[in-house]
Order: sequence, then structure tokens, then C-alpha cells
Amino acid sequence: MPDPDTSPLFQPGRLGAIAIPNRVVMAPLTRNRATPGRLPPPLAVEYYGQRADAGLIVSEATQVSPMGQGYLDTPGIYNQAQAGAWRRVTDEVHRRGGRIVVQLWHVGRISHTSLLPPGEVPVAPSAIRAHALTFTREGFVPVSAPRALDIEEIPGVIDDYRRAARLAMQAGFDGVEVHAANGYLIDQFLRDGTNQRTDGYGGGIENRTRFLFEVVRAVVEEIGADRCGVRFSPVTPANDCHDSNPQPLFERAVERISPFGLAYVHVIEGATGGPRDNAPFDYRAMRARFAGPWIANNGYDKAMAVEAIASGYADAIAFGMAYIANPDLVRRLREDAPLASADRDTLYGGGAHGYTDYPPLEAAGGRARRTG
Ligand code: 8OZ
Repeated sequence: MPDPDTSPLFQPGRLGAIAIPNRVVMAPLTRNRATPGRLPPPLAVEYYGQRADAGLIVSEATQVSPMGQGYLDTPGIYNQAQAGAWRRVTDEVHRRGGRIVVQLWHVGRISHTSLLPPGEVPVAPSAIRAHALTFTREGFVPVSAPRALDIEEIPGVIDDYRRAARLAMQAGFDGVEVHAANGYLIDQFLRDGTNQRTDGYGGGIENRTRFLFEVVRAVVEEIGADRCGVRFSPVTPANDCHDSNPQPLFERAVERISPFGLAYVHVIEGATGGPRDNAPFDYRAMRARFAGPWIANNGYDKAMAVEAIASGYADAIAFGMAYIANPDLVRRLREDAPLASADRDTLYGGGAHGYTDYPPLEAAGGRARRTG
């Protein structure tokens, strides 16, 4: 193991326009604590601020429109009030020396009518209901049946991403991450199990990657390619997404967006938050099709992270669950200190408990101690 000062995990680097002091990324983590206007809660200022020594923070998934919401109490970035509330978060992260991008999210078919504007049903590339649950005011319920987006509606959805990217800059974010993973709207367009359209957005791989391409192009036009990342999950089973042949699909997806000169691509290897080996996939072959920085994610420990960076495969590694209970994860990795484990009962919803009350290591050589 290289000593901490020379380990590649703690060397500075660059993700497009964003200079990072180390290669440890905080992965996006849904926490369901937004306030009624779908604003990040006041406690998010402290929560993200506590994690500011990450090389980069990716915010929790944040919907680009009211139709993009699929779970209770997730924040949005589609109006000025939301941008203003996020500004308090980004100011605090920057004050503490950090960097933060917002993850732009549209859930597509993974939603429930009770979460959408009155009279609306979820929208998707095709009217195929997912075998999936979402969390509503009534607890976990099956997602509602979606309707297929009319081709005339698609430019409006792309404009939702464009507006969100503009608001993200007003909110002081360092950039955005387009959420194209985990079976949500963009992923639904990519895969042949969820996209059975017969127009220019469905059929072969060129057509199924068109919506992704157009969303990324809109964001790039709005804020610049070097402030835009994209996240994929080629073989996750999350949210009932399927594709008959993910290897050429995801290789083409990154090849198609590579010429923009993006800040990064971020890939969840295996099943999101689960086993890394649930399905065969050649991530290095995918990586070879993309000319920019690469963030790898899912189940990495320090040794794996060091190896992934030292071998030239990845530029940074994103840690999800570890960031719930270890606000000072960079320091703990650096010092080989023990990691605290997250309380699963306080992941989604609630207040400070399980959110802002995980303590950092005590000064110099102290042990992690859980209070409260
Ligand atoms: C956990 C719970 C709800 C949503 C994802 C945005 O999987 C999510 C999510 C995770 O990308």
C-alpha cells in the first residue's frame, strides 16, 4: 500500500473545469428530507458542509420538473426558490473548501400519481409499467402505470434539463451530473426493455441513445461541457430496467457524448448498492470509448480504489453508503481509520438523526464515536 502522501487517491486532479484536491467523490444519496416546496432542507447546509473535504460532492438526485419526481420529499431544481435554498448549501460547501455538483433527475415511469401534479400520470418512452415500488405519504407502494411521451413533448422535457442546468449555475453549483442511471427516464430511453418506440427515439442503439444525446447537448449549450458529468449503470437491475445487450449500448452511449468534452462519466459497476458481479460487463471496454475523466463506483474499498486509479482505469472513485456515516471519509481513508456503519432506518426521511449527527473522528488518533 503506498503511503498516504503518495497514494494516487489523495493526489489532486481535474474533472473538466473542476479542480479536485483528491480522488474521493461523494456519490449521490437520496435522503428524502426536502421541505414542502421541494426545497433542500435547512439541515442540508450542515450535511453537505460536513462532507466538504470530498474531492467532489454529487448532490442527491434532484428533479428537473414536477413531473420528474417519483419519491416523497425529494428536492427540485426547477424554480427560483429551490435555487435560492440550494445556494445556501453551495455557499457552505465552498466556505469549507469543497466542490459540489447537482444531480439532475427525471424519474420517468418510476413514480406514483400521488407525487405528481393533479391529474397527471408518470411519463415514459413507452407505456410499460415497472415492477417496482416507490415511497409515498402512504409508505411503499407499486409505481403507477405510465403513459408514453408524445414525440412533440420531448423538446419540453429536454428544456426542463436546460432550465435546471441554468438554475444550478445561479445556485452556485460547480456543475451538474445528468442522471442516466438506475432505471430512470434517460435509462428508460436507452434500454430495449423499456423503450419500444417506433419513432426516431426507439429501435436501434442510435435511436435509443438520441434522448441522452439531446439532453446532454442542451445542458452543454447552457453551462459548458466542462461542467457537465453523466452517470450510467449498465447492468443494474434497479427499477426493473433491462436491456438485451448492454455492452454495445453503453459503449455507444459514451462514445456518442465523448466529443462534447464533458467533465466526466460516472459508472455504477454491477447492481446499484449491491453485488458488483451480478452480470457480466466489460467496464474497461466502455471506458476506452470515452475520452474524458472517469469516476467508478460501487463497493470500492481503499485498496480497490487505489488500484483502479493507479492502473489508469479511473480518475476518481465515488463512495455512497460510506459517506452516510463518515462525513470525514477522506481523512479516514487516508489514516486507515475504521469506518462507521450507517443506520438503515434513518436513510430516507426524518430529521437530523442519521443525517447530520454522524461525528467525525476526534482530533489526532481519536476513535469514531456515535452520539445520540
Ligand atoms: C434510493 C432511493 C430512491 C431513489 C437512485 C435516485 O437510485 C435514486 C434513489 C435511490 O439513483
